[in-house]
Amino acid sequence: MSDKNSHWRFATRAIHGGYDAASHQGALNPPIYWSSTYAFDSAEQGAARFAGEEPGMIYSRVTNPTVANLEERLASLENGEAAVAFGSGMGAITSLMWTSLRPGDELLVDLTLYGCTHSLVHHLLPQFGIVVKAADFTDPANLGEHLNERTKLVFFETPANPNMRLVDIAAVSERVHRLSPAMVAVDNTYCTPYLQRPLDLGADLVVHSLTKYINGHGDVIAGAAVGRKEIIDPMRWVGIKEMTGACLSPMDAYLVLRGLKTLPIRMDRHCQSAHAIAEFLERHPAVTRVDYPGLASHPQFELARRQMAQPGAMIAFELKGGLEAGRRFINALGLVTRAVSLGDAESLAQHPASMTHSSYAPEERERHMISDGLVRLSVGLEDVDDLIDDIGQALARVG
Ligand code: 3LM
Repeated sequence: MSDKNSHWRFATRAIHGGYDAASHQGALNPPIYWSSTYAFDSAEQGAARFAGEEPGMIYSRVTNPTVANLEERLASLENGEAAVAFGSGMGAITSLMWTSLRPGDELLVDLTLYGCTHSLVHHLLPQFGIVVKAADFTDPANLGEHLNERTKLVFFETPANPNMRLVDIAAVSERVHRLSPAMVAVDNTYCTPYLQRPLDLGADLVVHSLTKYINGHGDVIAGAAVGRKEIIDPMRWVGIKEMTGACLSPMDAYLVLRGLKTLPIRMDRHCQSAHAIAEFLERHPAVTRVDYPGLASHPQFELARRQMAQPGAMIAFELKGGLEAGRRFINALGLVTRAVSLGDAESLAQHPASMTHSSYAPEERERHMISDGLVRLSVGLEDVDDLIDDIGQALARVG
């Protein structure tokens, strides 16, 4: 996005950011550059591009014009200096870990993480000599004893997948920066920059699974990181280029750019419907607990109001009959789809302990506050009354 458009508000940037139609023959939508490699004018030019002395494309594992459109738009939406897109959210997270950590470095994470992130940090990174520590970030005071000169990265999700615990991004960032040289990275997948902008609150880096709300249509796997150029450059030039190879296809970049155009209106509707469903669940006699940051009963309701523009559209809840009732509920759903993932137009329900978070050992799940009875709901864009009818009939059958 050129400086002349930097005053644009969020919804305008979601549609126009990072793309200048005039330089593409007026094409309303960005062309998809189906090319793996790019011609150099001379040997000297190729060498200059490799040396970073001249901008321009080299090879689509590292840079591609359509992917660059997406990166620029994401940087603009997160109020970041630069962005890099990946072939998946896990591609973004692994590229971050590999480029920011060395043997002996310490990584500090919150207790609750998406299952594959949990497995990466707790089961796999220690094999490479990285010291991984976990703390309950819901109270920023808990971080203090774990922070020292060797802490190089602090990573968390807020709201956390799947139990909806929140982390105060400003308070944690301030503490980490005061007590260690570590970089603060936030997985902003559940919120998108429309609801929460961690960089504005003091974090150094945001990572995303673009697979979810940002693409929004359940037809792409993609990821991204946004932050200062000095952090993003190594994630691209070492992370993707030489360590993970987790590059994004230009077709997928195009689809995410298309999805982004409707992000604000989709999120408004997702959140509105989720709020109504959370209230319905909380009133229902078969339900023992609802974790949704828009309910006054959520222990961090005040933080949600301060930090998030709206409480999001993910709900976790437990039924009176625990795990067995949860399974029966999921099986009784008719309209809501039984599936992992989130942020699609279709509402999705799943059981974290046996699905998205099955890479936690049972005792880890308990320590990390993921109860076996938890059901997770990603509220989609169907008519909310149809969703409530379906959830109501499934609850009635759980009995
Ligand atoms: C899921 N989550 O159903 P990809 N960060 C967060 C996530 O929720 C996810 C990723 C990163 C789910 C995927 S489970 C097999 C399906 C907060 C993904 C990883 O690599 O784009 O899937 O993002 O919770």
